[in-house]
Amino acid sequence: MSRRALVPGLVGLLSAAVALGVAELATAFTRPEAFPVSAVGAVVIDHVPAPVKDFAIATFGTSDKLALIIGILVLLALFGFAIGVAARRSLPLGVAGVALFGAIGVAAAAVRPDGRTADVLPSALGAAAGMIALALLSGTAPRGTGTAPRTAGAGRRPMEPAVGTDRRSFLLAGMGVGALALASGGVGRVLVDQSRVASWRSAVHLPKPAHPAPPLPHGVHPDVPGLASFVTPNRSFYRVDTALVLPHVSPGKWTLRIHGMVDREVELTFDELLRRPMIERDITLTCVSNEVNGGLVGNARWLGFPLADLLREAGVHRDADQILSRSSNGWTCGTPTAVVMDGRDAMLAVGMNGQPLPVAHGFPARMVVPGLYGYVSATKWVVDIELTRFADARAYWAQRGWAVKGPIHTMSRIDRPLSDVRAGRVAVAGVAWAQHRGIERVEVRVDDGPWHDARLAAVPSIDTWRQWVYEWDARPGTHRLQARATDRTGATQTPLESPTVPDGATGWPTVHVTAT
Ligand SMILES: Nc1nc2c(c(=O)[nH]1)N[C@H]1C(S)=C(S)[C@@H](COP(=O)(O)O)O[C@H]1N2
Ligand SMILES: [Mo]
Repeated sequence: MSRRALVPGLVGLLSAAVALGVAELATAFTRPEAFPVSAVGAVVIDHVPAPVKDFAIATFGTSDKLALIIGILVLLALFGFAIGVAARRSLPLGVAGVALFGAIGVAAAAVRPDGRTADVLPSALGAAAGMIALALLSGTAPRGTGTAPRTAGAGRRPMEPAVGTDRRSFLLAGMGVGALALASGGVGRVLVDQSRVASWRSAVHLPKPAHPAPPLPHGVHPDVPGLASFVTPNRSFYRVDTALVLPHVSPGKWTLRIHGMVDREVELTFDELLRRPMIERDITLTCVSNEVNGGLVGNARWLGFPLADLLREAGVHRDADQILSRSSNGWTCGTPTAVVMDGRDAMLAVGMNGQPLPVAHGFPARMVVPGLYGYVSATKWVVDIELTRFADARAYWAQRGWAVKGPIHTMSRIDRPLSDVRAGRVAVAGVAWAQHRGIERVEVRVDDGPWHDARLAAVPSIDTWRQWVYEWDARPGTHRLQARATDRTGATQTPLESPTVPDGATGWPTVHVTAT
């Protein structure tokens, strides 16, 4: 990079930092989602094509959102630099550049599905501050090397003007330190601030279930190291959602409205919900974006109130075949009414493994429906349920090319061995799931040999995954291990490999290991 671009570039960077810093201050009057970086990120998330979303999940896993924020910040820094260089040429051009970025932030905040007018403030005020900073700093920065007339003398660098240098350093240093502190505070806050909602959450006292989950049968979990535990701890439970900033939903203000094609609207507060007789059930959740042998699946003990009972109170019209639920951050989900009403333990959940729902998993309330992928059933931070028809309304992922209905494919996963082994007896183990149909059988095959029945662990119901183990006598050499599950309807997991889009990946899990 040429040295003469450096100072103007840094001036641009600093102006961008000032803009973010002031925007951060302004979010205090709105909410973290209105921070320009978050607002733009949310729009990106809502508009990326499915393959890009899949790529992001595959590449960055649960850090996909962090990667997005860092990406936006890097872009912002590059453009800030360019704007600074442009401003050295023409200040109005630079100021227009900042204005353009402000406008992008304002537009992003304005198009949010749960947008509020005040959300445009941080971007607007930030841009104004960025323009002022750019004007001040560009005005005081030295106009030395770059624009000096060449006639000044060959081979001799023109000296920087003495006047203004002190003022410039003072301004630069002062604004720089302040702005960077504020801006990093903003980014940090967006990423980690959970204190407010954490205190709401710790104030929640969950009721005892009126219908406790049956005790876990002995032997749900074969003693094989490396096998996923039957109950997935909350902290390691996979997380998938479109929320760049986790919604902070106060239980004191939370209500759930049930409306649309119903006889009478129902509105429920959190206290009213907690006073209802709760069921407690072990249910395995799975994401439609889970690759074969992937980790977007987890099993927890949920506490909640049956959704079917709530819907009966509202009186669902016969032709309302879709339950369109909506979260506090505007995400929507379409669930077949018939599935929720067929007697399975679909619930409005408030507890997960004995705790109030973690914020990342929907605090204070979410839906859980055994047998359906999360994108058509498991609305977190749910605040609204509209009874409608599939013919009349499309939910978030259905609008983006994913299947309108998403029953879970019968699936098995090999958890171990995943790396090379000693020849001899090796426990091949994993999990299999076909929620609400149940797992009847899991078979394993080595290379192109015959299929062998794996030993199935006990399960409390047909709504959870099931652990399995196959004792393999490993001969030296490199081998291919494959598994396939059969559900209790008799259907065996298909060998046909299909991608996650539009209705979930299929195929047999396959691992290659070398026994020595
Ligand atoms: N509000 C909201 N709820 C949501 C989503 C979302 O993006 N927003 N994603 C769904 C998807 S795709 C899945 S797989 C499950 C994941 O639930 P978990 O994060 O608790 O594992 O949540 C569902 N509920
Ligand atoms: Mo999902």
